[in-house]
Amino acid sequence: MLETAATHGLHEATRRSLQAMPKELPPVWLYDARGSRFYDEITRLPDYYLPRREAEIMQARTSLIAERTKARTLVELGSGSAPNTRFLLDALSRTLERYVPIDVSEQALHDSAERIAAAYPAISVEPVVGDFERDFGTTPGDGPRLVAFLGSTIGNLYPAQRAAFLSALALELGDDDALLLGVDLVKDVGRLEAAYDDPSGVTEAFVRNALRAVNRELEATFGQERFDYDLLWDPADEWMDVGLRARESHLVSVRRLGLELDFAEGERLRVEISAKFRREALELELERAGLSPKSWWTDAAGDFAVVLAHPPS
Ligand code: SAH
Ligand code: AVI
Repeated sequence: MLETAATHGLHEATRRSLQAMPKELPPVWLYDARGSRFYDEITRLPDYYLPRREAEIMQARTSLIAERTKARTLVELGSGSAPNTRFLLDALSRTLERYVPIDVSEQALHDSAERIAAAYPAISVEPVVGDFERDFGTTPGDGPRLVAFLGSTIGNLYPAQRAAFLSALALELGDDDALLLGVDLVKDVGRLEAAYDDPSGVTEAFVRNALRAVNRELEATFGQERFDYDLLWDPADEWMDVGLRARESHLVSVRRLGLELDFAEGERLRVEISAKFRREALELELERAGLSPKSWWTDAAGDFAVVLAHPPS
């Protein structure tokens, strides 16, 4: 495989994560073409309530969002198969000229961009394969821009990473631009666990797929049978800690990084965190990043929130 600047960055991040304590893999490894298909399956699981709650909010609020933002460009970060984007595309039909989805998962991005281009011929669809943390500044489009970051993907970033990302984003936004952020809220732990540990094993397959991707791309020797799926709720950080636990002590080599990893019996490999949010703390975070949260909408059950934030005027 060819090494580009982007893969070099991911490889170095992987080296650091695997040498950290506890060991980790950057969650980007979850989203090769196969992983993105597993994620789409997750969104249809009865206990994975997030996309449906977000859809409920979007359905109720997108005309107001369109009225307030009058966006000519819709940029979507981590768009994937963009299940809830159509609410925005429909509501913004009077002003929208461009849709710019950005995602690391090339196949998923191109499939959804094609589908959207066919369904919305009046809009120019300009997909960008890239990392939203690094490449947001290079996306095309005139203002007013609406930047949508849906599905609670922001919860997959660590708090410090989130703060840096939101501050960088705030600096890029013009006076007329806005951020629309979808976030999953803290709730009963049983419901959270059910959302991330389905009996059909789709979430486990999604998480295990990260090992398969690393084996393929980095010539690593992770053995699926040597790990169990392991899900923890971290009550102090209020995030789901999603990973794998070694069944026995063993060595794993990651040839392309020149690493030999020693796993002890019971040692964890974290694959992602999925933070859950509270209104006051998130609004404070946005303000600290230089964004003014103007609206906070939830679904009827109070499971999920969509926030509209602007650069301070
Ligand atoms: N927004 C969609 C998809 C969420 S899944 C929804 O709500 O259903 C998360 C998406 O973010 C995946 O498509 C994944 O490929 C993408 N992603 C994860 N980390 C990324 C990064 N650093 N840069 C760009 N895309 C990323
Ligand atoms: C993409 N992201 C918001 C999902 C989440 O809920 O954190 C990824 C996921 N992991 C397991 N299930 C879904």
